[in-house]
Amino acid sequence: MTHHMDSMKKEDKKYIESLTKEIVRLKKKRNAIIMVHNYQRDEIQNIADISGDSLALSEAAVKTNVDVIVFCGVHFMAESASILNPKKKVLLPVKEAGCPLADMVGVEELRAKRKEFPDAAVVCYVNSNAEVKAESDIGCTSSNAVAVVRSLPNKRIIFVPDKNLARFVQSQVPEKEIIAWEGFCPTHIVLKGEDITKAKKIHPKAEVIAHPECSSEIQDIADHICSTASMFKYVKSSKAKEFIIGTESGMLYKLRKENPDKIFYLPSEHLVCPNMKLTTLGWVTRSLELMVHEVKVPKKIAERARVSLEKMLKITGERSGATISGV
Ligand code: CIZ
Repeated sequence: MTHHMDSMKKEDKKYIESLTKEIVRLKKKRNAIIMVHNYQRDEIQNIADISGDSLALSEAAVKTNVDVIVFCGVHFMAESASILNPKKKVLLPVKEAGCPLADMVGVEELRAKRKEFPDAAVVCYVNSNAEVKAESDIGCTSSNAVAVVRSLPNKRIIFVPDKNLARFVQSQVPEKEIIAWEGFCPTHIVLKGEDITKAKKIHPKAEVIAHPECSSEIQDIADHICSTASMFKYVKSSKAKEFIIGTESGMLYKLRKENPDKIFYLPSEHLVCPNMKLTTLGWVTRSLELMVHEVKVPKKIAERARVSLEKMLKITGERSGATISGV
């Protein structure tokens, strides 16, 4: 049995090595770059030219001068890369890699909400579809949502689509009124208070860091609320040695790699985004081979969505938290 397991592992390693080699060859041939979100599988993070959160990847996408961007993430992220880079070909290796949170807000409903609150600015989390970005005044990510909301002259803000991030922003910007959309991330909301209590019992010295897409129950008991980019910064600066990480499981790979002296725990085995995990080395190879699946936003929508994304990038300034590596 052990022998069988060992040889299986060897086979897996060989398979990964050969696909990685093929990806490197195809990347050169296509003059492509591979962008990888923090929630991707470990082996995908290993082939990243640039990895990070959606903001860092958007910033990096603007700066690169390749012909092709292979975006290992979900659909709205590839859309944003394409909106910001209309001349580049943006490929999403798995066409079905979507985001249920992004699909929780539609253009018609948003227009109706605007009519209800005509004095409010619409702030749209990047986890949204291009049509919704086009209807919004400005975009934001979880790492800059507070700064974006603070920068606006409006007292009232319609915040779409994540109600938990909206709640977090409201707690940080009490002088404004945040009108929260009712959307949520199905992966983050599975984390329950009792998962944290259990993890804390087993690891009493660990700090609890949770993502703002987590429920209010988690936001209230976490030691820190951080976007993925802020988690990396926080963990590096903290004196603590152990951390309970309340976000998608993919984060643990780079946290462990960048902080070998620290220990990270996932408080629930359900913190796995099925959409993020669809991308595999095989699909990335196929994507480069066949140049599929191109994500392109209709020009009229892209132009308006670009304004909202560029406004956001201006507020955040030059702060890229991307990790540039490359294989
Ligand atoms: O903005 C992102 O990339 C997401 C989805 C989460 C985060 O906190 O980085």
